[in-house]
Amino acid sequence: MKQIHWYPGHMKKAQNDIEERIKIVDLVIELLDARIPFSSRNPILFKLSQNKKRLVVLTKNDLADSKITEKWISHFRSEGFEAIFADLNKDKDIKNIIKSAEKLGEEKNNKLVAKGMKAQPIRAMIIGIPNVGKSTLINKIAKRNAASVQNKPGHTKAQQWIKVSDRFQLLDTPGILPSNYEDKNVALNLALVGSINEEILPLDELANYSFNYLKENYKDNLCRRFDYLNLILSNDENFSLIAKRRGYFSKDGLDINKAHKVFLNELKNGILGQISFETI
Ligand SMILES: Nc1nc2c(ncn2[C@@H]2O[C@H](COP(=O)(O)OP(=O)(O)OP(=O)(O)O)[C@@H](O)[C@H]2O)c(=O)[nH]1
Ligand SMILES: [Mg+2]
Repeated sequence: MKQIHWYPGHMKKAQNDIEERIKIVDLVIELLDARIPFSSRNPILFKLSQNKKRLVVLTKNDLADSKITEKWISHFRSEGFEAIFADLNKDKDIKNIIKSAEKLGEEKNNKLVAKGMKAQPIRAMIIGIPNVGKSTLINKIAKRNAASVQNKPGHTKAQQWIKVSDRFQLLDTPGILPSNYEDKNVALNLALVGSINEEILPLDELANYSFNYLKENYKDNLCRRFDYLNLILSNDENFSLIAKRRGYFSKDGLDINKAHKVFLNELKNGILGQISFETI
């Protein structure tokens, strides 16, 4: 398989900025995609924030397999991390995140108050790879559109402090990816959830990789969405069936490329159901 490389110019600078600012924050909120908690942890960001208090949030849990998410949460907790899952579009889950973050941040204020000083707002830096919901989380906590959000990786390009209340100040940061991948499956997983720009991808390999994964792990989801498939046939034949059914044609006949693209999009957006791409 071709190597996947996607490291836009702003990321190196963003990484340096995080390294600089991390010294002054009280807490790091690390967002991981609940569908790929391992692949979506950037080892560089993890290392940079190693000595900080940390809240791990598995986002987009509405798109993930909740039974598997629970196992991931237990796994992170067993490693000593404060970890919770969230659908960032749910108020209840946002409140949960605030509560956990306040708990982690309160030590600093307890110390200040014990010395007779005034409590200070908790300063939290939100970190993670592109498209995991960092800006969304900030907007939900702030209850306004303070940070720009788009369903496109690498949208936020620079850091931005956002005062969300008298108790909280949040630092939005650009999503950062590693500049290369030792494990190719990590890159493929990142592409499946939309954290790597799709245009640079070998689409057919990604489609085949995920189709095989579903055949093995989520056969029912696959057959529910495309009830005319025959899983004994090859992937190519099945993608041809999808193209035929949906009427995707190019000047040379069936448009398999379009079938790949649409399949991947539906998978990414949860149309095939709640699917996790990684177990522990
Ligand atoms: N289904 C679902 N979608 C979410 C969730 N959280 C965020 N999103 C969507 O994910 C997309 C990316 O969200 P952003 O908040 O811009 O992500 P980001 O981490 O700031 O991305 P960069 O700025 O590129 O690093 C948007 O379309 C959000 O609406 C969630 O919990 N569930
Ligand atoms: Mg952003």
